[in-house]
Amino acid sequence: MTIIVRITATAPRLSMQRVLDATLGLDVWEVHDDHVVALATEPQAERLLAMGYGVEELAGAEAFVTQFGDEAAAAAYHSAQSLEDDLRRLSEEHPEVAELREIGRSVEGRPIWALRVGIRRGEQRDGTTTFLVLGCHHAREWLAVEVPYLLASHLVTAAGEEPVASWLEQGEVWVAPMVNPDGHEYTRTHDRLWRKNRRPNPDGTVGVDPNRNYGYMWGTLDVATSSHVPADATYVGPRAFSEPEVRAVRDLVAREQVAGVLTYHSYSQLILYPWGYTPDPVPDGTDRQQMTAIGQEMQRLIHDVHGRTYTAKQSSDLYPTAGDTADWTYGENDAPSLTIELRPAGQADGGFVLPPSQIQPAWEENREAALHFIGQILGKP
Ligand code: 0X9
Ligand code: ZN
Repeated sequence: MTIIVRITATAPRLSMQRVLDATLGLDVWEVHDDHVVALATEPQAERLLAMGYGVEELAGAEAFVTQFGDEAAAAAYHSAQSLEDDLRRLSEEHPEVAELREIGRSVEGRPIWALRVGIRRGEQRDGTTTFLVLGCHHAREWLAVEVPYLLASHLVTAAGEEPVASWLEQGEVWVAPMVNPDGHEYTRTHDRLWRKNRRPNPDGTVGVDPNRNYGYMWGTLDVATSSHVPADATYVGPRAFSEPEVRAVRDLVAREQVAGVLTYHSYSQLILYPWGYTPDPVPDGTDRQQMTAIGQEMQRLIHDVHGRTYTAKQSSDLYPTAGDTADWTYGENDAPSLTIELRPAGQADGGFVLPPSQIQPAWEENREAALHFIGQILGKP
């Protein structure tokens, strides 16, 4: 039995930081100054109580999933198969601008698809600058498939209009809306709150966290939010790039000249820039300024649409993790990189189990923000 709990400090000596540092194997959902929301087993909740923390049960995991989701909701979101069908249809209806590419295969052998949006062909493509959009490293974050999919669809239909037309003269945009298809399928059929991929681990547990498996400072942290215990929700894996889903992204970045990366997650309404592995800011002042300026402008653009605040800040301010996507794409490849945590703000509004009526407004508020970042990379001469 797992439960969603709200953990509070009952005495001044108990910090929220200690909850994150303790090797409790908690699946942390939200971090606030005065409380943490996490998915916990009953023994984990008891240990927290024994450590002196306040532990309030917000909902049983099953009740939570039934409260916010149902079969109709599941049908409104893509599955791995319906995503493939829709990406294929986009490429077939717009062959002059869109091409469907398999960038790799998952642990269970599912194709990982990317839509290449570009007008340059053959040798013309030499030296093309690429902007990369990723979605759904984490299985349960269904909205993080939909926003990149809708962005891909928008780019394809707007390819003949400015500003997209000019960007595509020199550049292209690759969109891979579902990096973790096995995990996503598992959330549809077995466990709606599953996070990792479906790697069988040698100790009998399942899953590596794909957003801890990239090779920049990989494995340098051993905390609740970046764990070396295979059973844990944030298991970093046995070594960097041990997972085929993560190698697919690595190989794409190595092949194409990726000059900017936007990776979608949910939830908490955040815009996160590197570093994630350390509280230090990135040392290069120009890069730091560029990423914070883009993040702040995206925050403004998002707020202008439906009044939602997505807070721009350094990743490690949320919580420290080593081996995430953006640290690697920036740290190893010099590509300005941002992680977006989509709607909602908290678990009270459904958290990962967001009603499908929220897909459209989430896309609307993210459209100009995403285009702004892409324009900063592909729009410069
Ligand atoms: O923990 C993650 O991988 C991301 N949050 S999520 O709730 N979608 O799992 C955040 C990654 C950002 N990086 C750091 N916080 N270091
Ligand atoms: Zn995520």
